[in-house]
Amino acid sequence: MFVIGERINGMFTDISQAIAAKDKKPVQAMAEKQLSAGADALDLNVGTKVPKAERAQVMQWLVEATREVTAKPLAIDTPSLEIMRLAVAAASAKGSAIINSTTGQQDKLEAFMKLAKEFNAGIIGLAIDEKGVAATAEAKVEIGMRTIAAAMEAGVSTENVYLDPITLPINCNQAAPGIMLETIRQFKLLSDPAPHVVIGLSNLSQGASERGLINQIFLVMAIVAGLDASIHDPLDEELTDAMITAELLLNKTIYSDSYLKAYRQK
Ligand code: THG
Repeated sequence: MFVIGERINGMFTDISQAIAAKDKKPVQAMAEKQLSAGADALDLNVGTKVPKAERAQVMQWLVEATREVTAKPLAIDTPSLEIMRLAVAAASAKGSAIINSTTGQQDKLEAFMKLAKEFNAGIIGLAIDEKGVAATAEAKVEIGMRTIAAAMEAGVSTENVYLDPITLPINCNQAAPGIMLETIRQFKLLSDPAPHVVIGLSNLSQGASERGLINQIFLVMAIVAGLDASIHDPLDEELTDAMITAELLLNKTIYSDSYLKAYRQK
């Protein structure tokens, strides 16, 4: 599993305060903590409290602060093409970037794929288009197909493409997780080499009780369905243990008595 740490996000109070105070230290400490817990990449999101006019500059600051402590891939989490371009360029100066994200409208796909090609970046394609979040597996897969076609058109290898079925809170629509699992299975069949499939796991349990348990069980179910990347909190140890154990039981990693410890020392 390719774990993208979700914690550098202005949605969290500690990061939002660090942004307001222009204090790099908490951002850098959060980057290092997530990486030593096993994160393969870090999601960077300025959150919703930063005024629109300042978002580009704050994203740049997040990239620079994080790049001082790691060369691991940075997932630039913004819907703005302009902010994406600046941040992907800055992140790519030392290491690689992941475009998080594009939606499935033809003009967006073309513009974001062009950027992915230019910087040899990964790119996450959401199951959203001009009609909004696709509700059925069929509609999500249709957008996935268009995303793969746009990647091929732009010369982006499908190995750099991550399809995201969109995770909605369980307390909004109880049928959504089952639809996601079906979508994940079908996404994996869309191309050869297959695209990666990613989810924003924590969205599932927003506003629910038993958040940890809901996240853990669904992550395992999604891995069985073919999920190979996840944006989540790598500091959640029970979640990490569930993920590592699922991969062991699917024969994707090698057993030893200390397999949990071995993962964290990788
Ligand atoms: N897909 C893609 N990118 C994404 C998402 C996705 N990026 C953003 C988001 N979804 C993934 N990141 C988070 C980060 C935090 C939370 C959920 C998803 C979260 N935050 C707490 C809450 O809202 O309850 C904040 C609580 C606190 O302040 O501690 O749950 O789906 N491609």
